[in-house]
Amino acid sequence: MNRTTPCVLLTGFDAFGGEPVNPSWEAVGALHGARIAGHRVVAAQLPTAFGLSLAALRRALTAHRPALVLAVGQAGGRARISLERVAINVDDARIADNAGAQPVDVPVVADGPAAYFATLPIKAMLAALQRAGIPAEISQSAGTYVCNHVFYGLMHATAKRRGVRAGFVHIPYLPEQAARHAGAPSMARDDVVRALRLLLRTALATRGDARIAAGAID
Ligand code: PCA
Repeated sequence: MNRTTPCVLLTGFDAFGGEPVNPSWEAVGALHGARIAGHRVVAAQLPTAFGLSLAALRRALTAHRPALVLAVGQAGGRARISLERVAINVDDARIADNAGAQPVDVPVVADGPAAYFATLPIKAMLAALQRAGIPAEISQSAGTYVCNHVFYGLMHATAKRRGVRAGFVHIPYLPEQAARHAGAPSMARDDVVRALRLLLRTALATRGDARIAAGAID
């Protein structure tokens, strides 16, 4: 594979909130160097820190010039792969980030639009996961912590880069994390990796989106 092969950027986060690992990086890192639908996959780790995360993302965008970006984060407590529909222009942190920052009611981008929609075909991607028997859903909120911050910053950055499509996916805890949180749902790393491969393959193959009511696919 040479440098002219088009590239897909996958990002995951480092561990935060007292967890030993972040499942997003465990899964995303496993796909670094993979080839999917004629694209090479580059995996980049972002710090779970408001200030540093978008700087790291911008460096990766400039270095790799991806055709498509899928950012991935942990959503402890969720049982399914969540395809995020919308990023909102607010940081409102319940806990401090890994650098000790805890912004409350601060815009991600001063004077930026209130929200951006993902530019990936999330309904077609949802259908692909459902067909493969992987629990999945459309989510209407990525929260107001570092994941939404990165999602919003990603959409803001790619809004100006013609032809670059981007979105965000939240994933459940890994089984070993769920054991520390009584009753919390989880998903095995291999299933998440399989899901990410399917999501990328579907996104790269689909222009526009399938018009399927989200509830109809459950
Ligand atoms: N999840 C957090 C930030 C990093 C991560 O993996 C979130 O949902 O905001």
